[in-house]
Amino acid sequence: MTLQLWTNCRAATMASGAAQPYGLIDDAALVTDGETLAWVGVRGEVPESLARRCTVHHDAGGALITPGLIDCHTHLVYGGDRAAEFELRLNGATYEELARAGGGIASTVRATRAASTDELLTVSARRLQRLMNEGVTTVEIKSGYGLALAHERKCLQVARSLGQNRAVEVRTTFLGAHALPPEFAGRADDYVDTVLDMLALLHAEGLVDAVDGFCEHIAFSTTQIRRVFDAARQAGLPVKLHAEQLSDSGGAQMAASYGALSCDHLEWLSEEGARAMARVGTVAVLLPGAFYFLRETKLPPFDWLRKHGVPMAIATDCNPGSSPGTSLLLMLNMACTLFRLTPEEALAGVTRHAATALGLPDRGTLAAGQRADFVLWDVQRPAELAYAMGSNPRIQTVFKGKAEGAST
Ligand code: DI6
Ligand code: FE
Repeated sequence: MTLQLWTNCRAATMASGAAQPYGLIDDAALVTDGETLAWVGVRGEVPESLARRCTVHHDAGGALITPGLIDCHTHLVYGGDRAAEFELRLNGATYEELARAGGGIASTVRATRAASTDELLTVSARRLQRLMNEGVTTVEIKSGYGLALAHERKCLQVARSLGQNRAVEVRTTFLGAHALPPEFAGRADDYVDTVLDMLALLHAEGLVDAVDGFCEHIAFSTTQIRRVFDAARQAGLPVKLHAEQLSDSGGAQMAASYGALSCDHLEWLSEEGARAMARVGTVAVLLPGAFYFLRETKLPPFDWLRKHGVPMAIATDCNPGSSPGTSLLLMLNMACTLFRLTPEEALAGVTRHAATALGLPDRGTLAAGQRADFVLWDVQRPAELAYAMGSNPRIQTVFKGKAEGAST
């Protein structure tokens, strides 16, 4: 394996418990060994034995280096768009009214079912590219707009192929329990039977890394989600949950009882829910894009999350209905402005804690033994990443030790 040395940079290692904010190292050096970081520290302290073996030396030109960004919650494989619904909402209709009237998720299900694999691949690749342009090196993609075996399979296959031959890793999540498809109207429990069948088949085909559900009065009850989680547990798959987005249904406690990787949204989370998540290390995935786009007013309970030590991640929730965006940097800004997270908490939310939310301890910080996924930014201070709305200061991404082309 070739060892490569990176110098002339500042590094925001995001290491847990570091003495400096952001784990900042001012005059840093990174040594990569193939796909892995072999050493990270102060430039003057690179062990001589390692330095000697470095065959390539990169001058980072004074860049700030952070871990590769991780978008741990997206629905980016879908057909169509919901711009018309956006207009209806601006004329007074609510998200829930539209959902109940057969619009909302159901309309995206129609468009997704009608789309071919190639069509889905084309539109989804564009969205993924936009995330990558901002330094995303790991992305989670959920199914949940197919809601029937052939279409859930199609979406997960598209997600899998998006992860091939690109400088990004895709983790797939089966979200069969996202909404009730029209052919099952009034028969939610029967649909859950189908979800269990789909899960078994799609998992056997190697298409599923984790299982999610939408626990809400417009979607599925905790009792119904429990059946899905029991099947996931039997299959040895981790679970996560869209919980307490529009109301408090006790989803977070239920998910925590399954050792869920994350509970996501959480605007209506109770203190008991936060305690339950803290007990098992479930990450709170906060989605400021959905909060913003739906013009929610109820903020997730940050004080309880902080008080009980629940790690907070930030993600785009990229989807056509509640967060039609592909900028994780903008989410950093919104996490600070709308959710009052500090820029350091926000950056940890798209690195270290996002890795935990995906059950991937091999990334999210810059440290020896971690995957060599990192980004060079044309900024002085890490806070600029959250501060400068709509700018993209990425210079270069390194994915599994390999330097990719400069920013587009
Ligand atoms: N919650 C959300 O915000 C998205 N899915 C979910 O369970 C919205 C999905 C959509 O409106 O298409
Ligand atoms: Fe979502």
